[in-house]
Amino acid sequence: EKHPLEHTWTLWHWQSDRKKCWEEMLSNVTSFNTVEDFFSVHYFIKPPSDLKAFNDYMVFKHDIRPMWEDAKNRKGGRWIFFLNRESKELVDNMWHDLLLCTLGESFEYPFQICGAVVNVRNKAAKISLWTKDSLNQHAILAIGRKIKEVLQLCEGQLQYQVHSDAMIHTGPNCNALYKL
Ligand code: M7G
Repeated sequence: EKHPLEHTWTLWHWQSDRKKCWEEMLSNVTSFNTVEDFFSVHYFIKPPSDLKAFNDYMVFKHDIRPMWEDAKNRKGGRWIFFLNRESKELVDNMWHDLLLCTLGESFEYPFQICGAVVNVRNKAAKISLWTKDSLNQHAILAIGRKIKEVLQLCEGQLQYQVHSDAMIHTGPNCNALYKL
């Protein structure tokens, strides 16, 4: 007997390709709704540290597409932190631990959780947790404190960015609504 998860989740893979628009670079890999199926997917695919630069994994509730445009993301934002890619183990462990918290429904305000993302870039990796409502300060802060505690992040390492702002100010110019 497998152990059911509270939700069905979908794994997406994004890979940069100059010939395509952003949405076309995104592919739906698989969905799962048990602990066992999650682990068989997670340990089958390459860990983030083995991905080439400009590849992402996204794990979202099955009815939410991993993009700003989805109705459940449109008014949301993300808790995000940056890691140096030199520490492969750290990137993989952080991603693994964030996924376990997310799929295991460890966060307060579970309704606010949309999905988790790892963006692998040249020198850095970005790990984020997307939440639904960027105006829900109580939920955002409770979720952020939990991420910080579980992943043992440094003071100020974790920042909350509103998607509508990230759309306009990409990269380091994006404002942080909160920092923990
Ligand atoms: P990124 O991959 O989040 O960060 O966004 P990066 O700067 O580390 O690569 C890079 C670019 O991808 C954005 O400026 C957008 O052009 C595009 N992009 C990223 N996201 C998350 C979305 C999205 O949700 N929807 C659309 N349409 N484009 C996106």
